[in-house]
Amino acid sequence: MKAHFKNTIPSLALTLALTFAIAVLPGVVRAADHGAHGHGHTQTTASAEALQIYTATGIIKSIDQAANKVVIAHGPVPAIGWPGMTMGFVFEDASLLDGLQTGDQVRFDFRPEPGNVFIIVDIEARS
Ligand SMILES: [Cu+2]
Repeated sequence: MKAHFKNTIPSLALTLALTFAIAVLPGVVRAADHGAHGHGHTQTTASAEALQIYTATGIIKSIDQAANKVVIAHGPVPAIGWPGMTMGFVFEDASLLDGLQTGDQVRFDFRPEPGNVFIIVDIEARS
């Protein structure tokens, strides 16, 4: 009876520890992921994708300054698995497009954001 009781304590403690770990672990993972976003080193797959910058070339099809959007017919971008296509990009800094207009051939850098949003961080006419 006494020996049986002694054996029960460690396994109960183990069960409690496992339950605690399972309950707490998701929060720990989220916190680590968040930290990686802030510092840019130790990246998870998700944050590495978010921080990646891709380069492409294309032709400006239209510019919507009011909506901060530009439509570009771009060539293939193997690094992100894209074929050539015509699609919209968002720009945060309108001055990036100074001197550019519809029909211009451009080279540009963009970064994916969650929700299928692609933000142009640099763009220039190519000769
Ligand atoms: Cu595209």
